[in-house]
Amino acid sequence: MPANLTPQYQKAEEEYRLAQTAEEQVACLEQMLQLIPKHKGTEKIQADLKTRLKDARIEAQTEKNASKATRSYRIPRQGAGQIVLLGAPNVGKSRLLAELTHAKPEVADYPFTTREVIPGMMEWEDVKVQLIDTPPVTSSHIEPYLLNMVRASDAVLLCFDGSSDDAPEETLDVTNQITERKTRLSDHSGFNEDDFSVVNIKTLMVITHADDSGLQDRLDFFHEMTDLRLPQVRVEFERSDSVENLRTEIFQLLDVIRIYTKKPGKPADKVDPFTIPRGGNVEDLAYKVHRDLAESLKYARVWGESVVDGQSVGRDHLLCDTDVVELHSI
Ligand SMILES: Nc1nc2c(ncn2[C@@H]2O[C@H](COP(=O)(O)OP(=O)(O)O)[C@@H](O)[C@H]2O)c(=O)[nH]1
Ligand SMILES: [Mg+2]
Repeated sequence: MPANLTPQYQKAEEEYRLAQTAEEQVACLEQMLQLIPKHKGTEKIQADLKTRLKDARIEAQTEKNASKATRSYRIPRQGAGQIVLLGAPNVGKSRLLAELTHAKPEVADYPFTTREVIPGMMEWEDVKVQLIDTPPVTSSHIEPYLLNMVRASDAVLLCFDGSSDDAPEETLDVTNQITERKTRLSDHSGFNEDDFSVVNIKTLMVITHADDSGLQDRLDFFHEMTDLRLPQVRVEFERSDSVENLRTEIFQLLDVIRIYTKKPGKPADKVDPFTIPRGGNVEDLAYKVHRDLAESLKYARVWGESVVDGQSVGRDHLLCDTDVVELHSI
């Protein structure tokens, strides 16, 4: 029997996936249980949610009692999205972070330079995106915390060294380490519809040393070994045009639009836009601004491409990139 889950439920589910602490997970699961349509087709999911809620409550309690040190691998989400770098040793992960953000990871010609996760903020026009450098993954080792970090991220950059004959095999080792643990590198993010224990993560393959003449052969070899097909971008970090192209591709991976908010009678705050998923509406924006506002929202006025300037709209109104919005709750 089909579950017929509502868009509201699906939003809550996505929020649950992105939750960064057990406490957040508890809040999301409670909401999902409230929102899930109660009929035979959802009985299995309801039972699963209840089990998860029970576990999350226990974990939340443990987290509260735990010392700061054991919690330190959770990186608070910042900016328009959180993107995790993944790859074998020496493929250019730290170089990517160093080129695109102000973070200063160690970049070196020998493997295993990076032993911890390092976040940095990448600027794209007036938006910031969080990138997280990580220790390498090999056939024999993956840091245990990496998996949760990947599963709760908005997207992954899978780095492939275009100049190395070992790249096909080593990249396959990385993808195997991930997929063996109920996580699929994919063209979209979210729980698997048929199996709630499997999470898909939108992934862009970043092929470094883009000018290397043997690159295409190495990619072909990789594709002979695996059915995995992911969108790709090539980059040579020595060329600034190539680095700027990568910056744009990374932003576009998030598939978000920018919205500027304004207060009645005041000019728009055109510096620090909110971002919402493409296809998002006024309610999504209100939710981003403040959870309570989403509930009390009565109407909005919008300036932008899709409207007559200052037009009053309801909470379902679809927003466009760079729209200016005034939210009214009375
Ligand atoms: N010329 C060039 N060097 C690169 C490129 N990507 C990575 N490197 C170099 O490869 C080495 C390993 O890079 P690093 O970022 O430390 O790899 P990580 O182990 O994946 O973090 C460094 O010397 C980088 O400067 C690239 O696109 N072009
Ligand atoms: Mg590194």
